[in-house]
Amino acid sequence: MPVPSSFNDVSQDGQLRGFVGWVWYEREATLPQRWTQDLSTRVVLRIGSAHYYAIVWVNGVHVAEHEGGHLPFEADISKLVQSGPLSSCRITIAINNTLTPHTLPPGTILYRTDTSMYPNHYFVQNTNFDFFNYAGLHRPVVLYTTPTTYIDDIDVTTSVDQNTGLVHYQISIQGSEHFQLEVYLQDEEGNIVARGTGGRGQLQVPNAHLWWPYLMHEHPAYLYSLEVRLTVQTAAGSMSDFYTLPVGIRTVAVTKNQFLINGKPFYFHGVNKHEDSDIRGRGFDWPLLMKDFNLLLWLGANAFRTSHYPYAEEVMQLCDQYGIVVIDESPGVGIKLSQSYSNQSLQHHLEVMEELVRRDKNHPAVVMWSVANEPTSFLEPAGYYFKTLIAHTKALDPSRPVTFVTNSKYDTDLGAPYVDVICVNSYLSWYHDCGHLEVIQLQLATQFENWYRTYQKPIIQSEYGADAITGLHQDPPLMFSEEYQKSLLEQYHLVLDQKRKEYVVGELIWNFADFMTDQTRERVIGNKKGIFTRQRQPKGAAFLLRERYWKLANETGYHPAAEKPPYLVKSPFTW
Ligand code: BDP
Repeated sequence: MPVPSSFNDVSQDGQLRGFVGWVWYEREATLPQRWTQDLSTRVVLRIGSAHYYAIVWVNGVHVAEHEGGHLPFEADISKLVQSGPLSSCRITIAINNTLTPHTLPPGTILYRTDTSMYPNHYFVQNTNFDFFNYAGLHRPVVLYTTPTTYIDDIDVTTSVDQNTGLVHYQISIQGSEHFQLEVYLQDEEGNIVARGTGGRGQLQVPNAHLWWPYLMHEHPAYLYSLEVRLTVQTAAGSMSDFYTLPVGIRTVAVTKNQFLINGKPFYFHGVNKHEDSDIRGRGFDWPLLMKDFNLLLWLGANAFRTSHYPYAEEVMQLCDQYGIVVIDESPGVGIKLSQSYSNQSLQHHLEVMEELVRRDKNHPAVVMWSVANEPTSFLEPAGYYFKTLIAHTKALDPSRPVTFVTNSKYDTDLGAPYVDVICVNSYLSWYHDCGHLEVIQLQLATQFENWYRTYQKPIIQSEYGADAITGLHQDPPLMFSEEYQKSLLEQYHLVLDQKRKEYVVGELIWNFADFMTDQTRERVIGNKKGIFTRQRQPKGAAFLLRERYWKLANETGYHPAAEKPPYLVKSPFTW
C-alpha cells in the first residue's frame, strides 16, 4: 500500500474499500551507521497521521499508541536501534478505523443479528458526517534525528506597539538543564533584525512588516524567520541543535461586530475544503495541494476552514506563505448522540485540542479555532461540554478567538454563549423549500437578525451551497443544475451584501470541490456541492464566486492591481 494514501480506493477489492477493523502496515528501513552508533544522536519515528487508532512497533517492540487521525505523533526509538549490531529497523503499524461514540469523529457499530437477512457476525459502521471515512497512513511517516539534548518546542506570540512588532518566544529544551540558547529574527532579505538569548524573551522589531492576509495588502504574508540555536557542552564535546520557525507578526481581535486583523476589519471570503481526491482519498499529495492553492489565488479567496478536521502541516505552511487565513477545525464532527457528550468523550476532545494547538499555534494564518461542526448543541449536556471545551482551548491559546460551527436554532443553542464569533451553516432552498429560490432572501435575513439580536457577536456564514452535477444545465434553474447552484449563491449574496455592512464578517462556500461520501440516496458518487469538480475543474459557480471575491477584495482590501496577478504558487517545498 502506498504511503501516504488512504487504502480504500487503491485496489480493485470492494471489501477493502469499505473495510472496518485492523489493517497492518510494515516495512524495513536501513539506517545510516551514524544514527545507530553515535549515542549522542536521538532517532525519532514520526507518523504524520494514521486513521484512527494506531499501535506502532519497531523491531517487534511496542513504541507508541495514538488515538485519533489527522494529528501527528512520534516515538523516540534511539534505544531500540542503538542496542545491537543491527542497522535496520522494522516498522510495524497496526491501524483500526472503527469509530465509537467516544472517538472523534464519533460513530457507532450496528450489529445486524437477523440471520434471515444477514450472515453471522454482520455489522456496519454508522457515522453522522457527510464524507467518506477514508483510512490508512494519510501523511508521511519519517525517521529523523536530533542530538540527545534538543529543541523540543517553540511557542511564539506576536503583538504590535505603534510601529514596533513584538515577538514573544518561549523555547522548551529536553535532555539537559545546562545549555545556551541564542535567538535571531531575520527579515525576508536575511538581515538580522533582533537578537535574544535564553529560553524566553521578547524581541522588538522597529518598523515591523506585518503579516497581512492575501489581497489585504500589497505585500501580504510577510514572514520573518526565527532562528533558534542551542549549544550544550558535554563530556564528549559540544553539541548543537537548530530550528528555523517562520514568524508572521500580526494581531487578531474580535469586537461586537467585527473581526480585526492588525486592527483592520477583515472579511472572510473563502471556502470550506476537504482533504479528498480520486484514488489517494485523504492521502497527502503535493501536486494536488499546489493545484488547490493556485485555484484559491485564482478565485480571490482569502480564507478557508479546515472542515472537518485538521489538515496536513504543509497546508498550514502554505497558508502562512500566501496569506490564506485559516479557521482551524478539530475533528469534532458528527457529535450527535448524548453518549458523545460523556466525560470520556469530553476528555478525549480536550486532548485533541491540546494536540491541535500544540501543532498549529505558531501559524500566523490560523486566526481562530473551531472545536466542532454542527453538534447537537441544543441537547442538555452540550452547554457544559462546550463551555469546558472552549475555556480549555482559550487557556491553551489566549491569543486566538474560539468558535464552533452551528446549525442549531439561535434560541436553543447551548454552546453559542461561549463562542467569540457565531459561525452558522444553512442550506436554504436545498434541504428544505426545495426549488424555491424566492424564499432565500427573507429566510437568510431573518437568520442573521435572530442570531445577532440574541448574541451581539460577529457572524460568519460558515457554510451554504447547493449540489450541481457538472455539465448539467437547466434554465429556468432546477436543482442539481449548474444554473441552480449559481442562482442560489446569488440569492445569498444579496443578503450578505447588506449584512456585511453591519455584523456579518464572512462567507465560506460549501464546498471548494466535490468530495466522496458514504453511499446514500442523496449522493450521486459523493457530494456535488463543489464549485470545482473533484478533479478541480471549475463549474459555473466558480466564475461567479471569482467575480465576487475580487470585487470584495477591492472593497475591503488594498485595491489590488486591475490586472490579477499570475496564479502560479511557488513554495520552498517545490522546485
Ligand atoms: C453540512 C455539513 C457538511 C455537509 C453539508 C451537505 O456540515 O459536512 O457536507 O451539510 O449536506 O450540514 O452538503
